[in-house]
Amino acid sequence: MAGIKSIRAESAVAHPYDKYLRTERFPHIFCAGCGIGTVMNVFVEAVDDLEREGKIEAKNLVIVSGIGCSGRVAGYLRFASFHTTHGGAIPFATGLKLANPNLTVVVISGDGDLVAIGGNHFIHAARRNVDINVVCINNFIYGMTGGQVGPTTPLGTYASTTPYGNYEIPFNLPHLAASSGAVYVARWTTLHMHRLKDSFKESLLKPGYCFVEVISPCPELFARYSKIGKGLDMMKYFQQYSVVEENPDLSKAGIDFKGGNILCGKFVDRDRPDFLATMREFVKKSLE
Ligand SMILES: Cc1ncc(C[n+]2csc(CCOP(=O)(O)OP(=O)(O)O)c2C)c(N)n1
Ligand code: SF4
Repeated sequence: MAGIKSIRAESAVAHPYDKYLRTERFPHIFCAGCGIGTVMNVFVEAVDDLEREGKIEAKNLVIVSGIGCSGRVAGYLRFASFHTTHGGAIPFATGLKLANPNLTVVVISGDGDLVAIGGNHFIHAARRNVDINVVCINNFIYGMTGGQVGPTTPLGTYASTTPYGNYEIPFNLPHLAASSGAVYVARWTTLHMHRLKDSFKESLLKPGYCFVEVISPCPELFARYSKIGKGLDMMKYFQQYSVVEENPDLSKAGIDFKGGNILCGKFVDRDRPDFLATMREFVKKSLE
């Protein structure tokens, strides 16, 4: 670890994205081959593009996460950031947005955090169309706590708590977000870095509840328990089974990890008044 720090300190040229990272916290906690760093990298690229295009100001960007390996992202990114309670990122983000509507509020967290313990918040913020962005780093398992089964673990795959294979039907997250009311829904894997960046850029600029799912390798737990291999094997799996479609069918976005497609693309891009606009409209009408 000391070696990594000193190499970084002695490096003559700073990386252009260092300004977005709390490099003093490195080395990070992620295992080799984990996809979370890729998501962070692509997110920072998207923000950098939008800043240079004069479309957002990084000083108005807030990152909120819950608990888990994915939840560490808020701690590594040098924006105003909040590492909240497990499952509590979305209500926290909602409060921030309502208190200061000028902020661009982004939740970045894991599948366990967002749709297990935080599942209720996930659907109700979408129903209300709160103007926040929610990024789910879906690695199909509880990473930080040792690989327990979660609500996106595919049927029949293995986790520390399902030695006979998972027998619970998983969520199809794009379908869940869309049917709850999200105005923007996209899914990419960590292999689709350019398309993911485009989705981050689009959703950061779009008013309303925007959801981006990133299918991400957890080589240490999900891939090991399900005998898929290491990080690179997961990427090869994504390459082999991902199908990118224009207007993909939400009902076909389930993931089985048994050779079925991982359907990727932009599922939803629609407009409806967000929570604050609707609330203001009702208040105005009642005072007339
Ligand atoms: C109230 C509460 N319950 C349980 C935990 C333990 N816990 C910490 S992280 C985590 C799972 C996180 O899984 P996920 O959101 O999928 O993130 P990953 O680690 O896979 O990125 C759990 C159950 C906790 N911190 N707080
Ligand atoms: S346990 Fe899994 S999700 Fe957590 S850092 Fe390691 S590879 Fe990534």
